[in-house]
Amino acid sequence: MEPPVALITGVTGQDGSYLCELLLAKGYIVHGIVRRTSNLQRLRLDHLRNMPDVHGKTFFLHYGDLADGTTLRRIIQKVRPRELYHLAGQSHVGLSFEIPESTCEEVAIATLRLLEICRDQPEPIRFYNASTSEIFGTATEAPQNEMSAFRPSSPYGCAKAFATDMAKVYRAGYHLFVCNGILYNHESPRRSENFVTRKISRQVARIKLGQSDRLVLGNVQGRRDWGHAQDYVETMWLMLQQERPDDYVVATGKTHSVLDFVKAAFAVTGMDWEKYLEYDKSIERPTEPVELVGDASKIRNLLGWKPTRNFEDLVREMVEFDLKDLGG
Ligand code: G4F
Repeated sequence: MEPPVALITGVTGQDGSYLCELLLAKGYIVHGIVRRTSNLQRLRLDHLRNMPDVHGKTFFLHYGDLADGTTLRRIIQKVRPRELYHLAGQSHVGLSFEIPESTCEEVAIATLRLLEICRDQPEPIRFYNASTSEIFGTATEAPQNEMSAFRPSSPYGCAKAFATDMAKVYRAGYHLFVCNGILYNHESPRRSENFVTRKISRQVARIKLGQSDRLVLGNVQGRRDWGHAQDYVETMWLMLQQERPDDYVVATGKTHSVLDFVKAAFAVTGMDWEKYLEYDKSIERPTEPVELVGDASKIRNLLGWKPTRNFEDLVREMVEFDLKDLGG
C-alpha cells in the first residue's frame, strides 16, 4: 500500500515541526510549504533535514507563500495530499493590533484561498484548519466548548473567526472534509520568544546564568489555559482520521496567570521572582480576552485524547531546556 501523503503549511513553526515528526513516525510522506526568506535557517527542522534517509525521501520542502494562490495550487496538484494541515499565518495576538490588514490577509483570506483550491481537486483532501481559543475573546461563559459563541477581541481573533466559519461553510456547502481544531494556548521549548511563556523561560535561564538581570513583561494578571504543543498536534492528526469531519476544542480545562508562570519558572531555578520582574506598560495590548478556558470533553470522550503533561511539567521542561541551551 502507498504511504499516506500529508502537506503542512507552517511546517517550520512549533506545531508544524512536532506534527511533521509525528506524521513521519506514522509512515507518512510529508511535504511542507516554506516561505522564501534570505535566511535559510530552519532550526526546528534541521534534525530532519540532516537525516539522509528522511530528507528528500519521505520529507520534502516546497517554496510557497500564502498570498500566492498560483503556487499553492501548483504544489497541491503536484503533491496530491490526502491530508492538508493548514497551520501557517501571523499568530501573534498583540502584533495583530499593529498589522491588522496583513494579519487578516494571512489568517482569513489565505484559509479561504486554500479551501477554494481544495474544492477544485479531483481527489478529496482532508483539511485541518488551525483555529484558536481567540475566537471566543470576550466569552460570556466559561469554560467554552464547540457551541460557544464567537466573540473575538483582537484583529487576529476576528480573522480566525472568519476562517473557522468559512471552514464550516465549505464543510456544509461543498461536503469537504474540513475540521477546525480550536486549540487553546500550547507551548514548548520550540515556542518562539515573542510569546510570553518562552520569553519567561528564556529570560529566567539568562538571569540564572548571569547573562541578564531582569524580566520585563506587560500584563501578568491575564489567565490562560496552557497545554503542551506536542500533546496538541496529536489531536490534529486524530481529527482527520475520523469518519466524519467535525470541530473540537483542545484544552486542559485549567488556567494559570502569567504571574503563576513567572513564579513557577523562577522556582525551577530556586530564585526569588520579586527581585527581577519589571512591568512595561508599552507591552500591554489595547484589549485582552476574558478568562479563556476550554472544555475538551468532546475530544476526550469521542476521540479518546487527553493531555500527558501538566502545567508544572511544561514550565520545568521549558526552563530546563533553556538553561541547557544558553549554558552551552
Ligand atoms: O503568549 P501570548 O502572546 O499568547 P496569546 O496572546 O494568548 O496567544 C497565543 O495563544 C492563542 C491561543 O492558542 C493563539 F491563538 C495565538 O496564536 C498565540 O499562540 O500572551 C499571553 C498573555 C497575554 O495576556 C499578554 O498580554 O501574556 C501577556 N503578556 C504579558 N507580557 C505578554 C507579555 N505577552 C507577550 N507575548 N509578551 C510579553 O512580554
